[in-house]
Amino acid sequence: MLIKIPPASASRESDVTPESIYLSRRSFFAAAGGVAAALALPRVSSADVSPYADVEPAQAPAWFADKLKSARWQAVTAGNESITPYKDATHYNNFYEFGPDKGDPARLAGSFKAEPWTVMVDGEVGKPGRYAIEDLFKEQQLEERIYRLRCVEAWSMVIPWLGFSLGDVLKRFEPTANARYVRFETLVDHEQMKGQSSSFSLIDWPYIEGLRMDEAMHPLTILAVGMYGRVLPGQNGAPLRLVVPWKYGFKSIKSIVRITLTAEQPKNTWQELAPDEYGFYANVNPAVDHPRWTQAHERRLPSSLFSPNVMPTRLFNGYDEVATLYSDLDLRTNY
Ligand SMILES: Nc1nc2c(c(=O)[nH]1)N[C@H]1C(S)=C(S)[C@@H](COP(=O)(O)O)O[C@H]1N2
Ligand SMILES: [Mo]
Repeated sequence: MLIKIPPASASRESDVTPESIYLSRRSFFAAAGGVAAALALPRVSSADVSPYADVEPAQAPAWFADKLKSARWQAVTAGNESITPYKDATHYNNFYEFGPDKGDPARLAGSFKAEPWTVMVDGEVGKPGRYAIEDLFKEQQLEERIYRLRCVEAWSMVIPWLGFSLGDVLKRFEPTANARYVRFETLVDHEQMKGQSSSFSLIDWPYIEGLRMDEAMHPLTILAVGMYGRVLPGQNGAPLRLVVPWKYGFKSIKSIVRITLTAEQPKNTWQELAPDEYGFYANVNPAVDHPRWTQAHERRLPSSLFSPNVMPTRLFNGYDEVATLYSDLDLRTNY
């Protein structure tokens, strides 16, 4: 059961654990216990280095620390593809609320205050309300999902997320028969998110994204609350963000404060800004180019002039199991 909390109620100081969850290699194994020890951890390039060894220490809320103890590691993997170093995944970001440059989020989101956090759930649901983040996931097991992330700008990474099935969360709010889409909204906070006050920004805040109901219910779709074995850093969308691995990265909306089930297809931010360039579906597709560049290839980070690390892009980012969702859709017009 979800526990409703009144909008004004703030979470208690005691929700924050005094000990930081320091995920050096040793404590990662301690946190993961026998499960991780029994599994072969995914390898980065050089032998004998845990992919999470370069992760910075983090303070986690008590509910997260609790969920971490029973987390299911490597529930989904990216085969033998290397995990992107933590440093790249946290210093090359798109998060326009903090500015338009790739380095702005890392520079400005470090002190972002993600606690306490509540999410408004409304629209076509039987149980609308404002819920504390920990109540959204009360009955669910935290899972690690190692997914490819393909940005519409033709770069990509492999990120080990920690999160929960979005479909399982949504079911508990009892969607009505009219619920055909899910609309997501990011926080608006001009104090903390300086990019929102910039006169150069073309975005009409809040940042909005949307999914068709069947996309939202698909088992690959998650709400992520962590990555690399720790809580989400501010620049990656703390404290909760969507991850839809077969769609371009802009669909994976960060720092969500509102989830609305609707009968009508929501207008997403990038579609609103440039409808000829960005659509509602945004499925990764090497055969449908962006008007200004090809989508046939991608640069897998880290990438440099001398080692560009270019590889072919795959339809649905390689997640073939979602193809059936689009069997009667022309992916060229529904881009
Ligand atoms: N609220 C919000 N969510 C957002 C964005 C943004 O600017 N604002 N950028 C999107 C884009 S374009 C990408 S590629 C991914 C990047 O996620 P990452 O920084 O965790 O790699 O976040 C997406 N989610
Ligand atoms: Mo992106």
